[in-house]
Amino acid sequence: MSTSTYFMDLEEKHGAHNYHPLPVIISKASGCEVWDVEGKKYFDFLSGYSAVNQGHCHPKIINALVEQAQKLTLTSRAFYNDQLGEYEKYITDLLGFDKILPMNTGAEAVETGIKLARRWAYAVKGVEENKARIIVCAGNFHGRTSSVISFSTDPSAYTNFGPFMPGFDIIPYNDLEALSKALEDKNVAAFLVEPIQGEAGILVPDEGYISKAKELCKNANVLLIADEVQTGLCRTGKMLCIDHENVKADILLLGKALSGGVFPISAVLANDDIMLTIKPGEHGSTFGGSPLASVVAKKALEVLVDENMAENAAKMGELFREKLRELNSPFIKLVRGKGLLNAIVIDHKDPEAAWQLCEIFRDNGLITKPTHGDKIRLAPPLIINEAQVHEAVGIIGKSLNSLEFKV
Ligand code: IF1
Repeated sequence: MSTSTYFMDLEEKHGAHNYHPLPVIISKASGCEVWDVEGKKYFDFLSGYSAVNQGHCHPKIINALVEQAQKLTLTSRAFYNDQLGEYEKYITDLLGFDKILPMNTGAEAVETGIKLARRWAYAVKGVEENKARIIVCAGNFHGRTSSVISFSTDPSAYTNFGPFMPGFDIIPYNDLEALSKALEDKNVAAFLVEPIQGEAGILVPDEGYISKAKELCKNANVLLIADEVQTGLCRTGKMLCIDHENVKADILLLGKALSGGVFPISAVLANDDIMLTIKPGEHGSTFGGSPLASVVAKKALEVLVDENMAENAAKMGELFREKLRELNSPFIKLVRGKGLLNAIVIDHKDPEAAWQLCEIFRDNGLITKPTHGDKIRLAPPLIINEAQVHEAVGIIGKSLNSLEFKV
């Protein structure tokens, strides 16, 4: 039995079957590269779904983790600790908000954002209790908790997981007229939106969509909740994706790369008039804001800033899309994205072509996965350099050519 088969069989036998991974067993990673159990090297073009923006096992983040882990990992929020306040000051100064509410997973940040918006609607806007509505977009992905899937439009995310959480209105993405109409309801608390829809296949809305949406929300006394769990933290070429339109969210959600891919760390940021509507004892989590998470998150942010990762993501993203288009492959229907959050849409008669292409990518030394059938996400760590972009495009081009004969 091969080593790979050994590991896949273990997961098949002992693990839930809630994923269908690409057959590659990773055992080591550094920067933009991962190695499998047979020692073969690959470019990582998924980056843990944008959780390792800083590159795998960034030395400064790992050192911060190890040093703090040997001192103090968790106090719970029943007590103070000497790391949380420093982190809170750093991130709120960096992103321009009064307060942060630290959580763990991205879904927890989304759930917290929903609770915060509802609480603000009752405490400040004056919406009648239990009547608050939140507008969301078709094609959204905000996590997998029962509330969040309640407003998913993807049957594979919600089928047979009911009953569902009420209070959500679904409008088409990138449709300001639909938003304007939905905002006529005086019970609307917030509009929850991804600045680029990730799972939907890296859908980039029209220029000005987010800034106009913010204006419509402001005029309707409705909060804009920007879910930047995937698009944030330099992924799209700016610290935040909404920075491309100079928009300030009322509630900002972060996750994934907030820890540099080390362990789940998420955050909800807002100003006092919103954040202080939640009083002591009304929300929290065991690990949220732990000393260990505080040290890791602060270092993960410092690394993004000190190493100019937003600028590199913008520059390498432009180069990457340009070189992909120059391949002129008959199998690439289009190339889209911003910064280093990109996708190609595959044009092939075989519905399995995108998956098979990812297996060919793997054989040629690059790993990623399709999203929703015909789209392949191409999102390397933000530290990728020009030579690596050219090498990766070479792999993609070579693989596309062999696809012609494979299916
Ligand atoms: C999986 C993709 C999916 C997110 C946004 C919140 C969350 C996510 C915009 C929740 C998480 C992850 C989940 C992961 C695959 C990946 C993903 F879009 F990034 F590709 F699923 F759609 N908001 N996205 O993208 O954060 O609770 O996971 O920390 O579920 O397979 P989480």
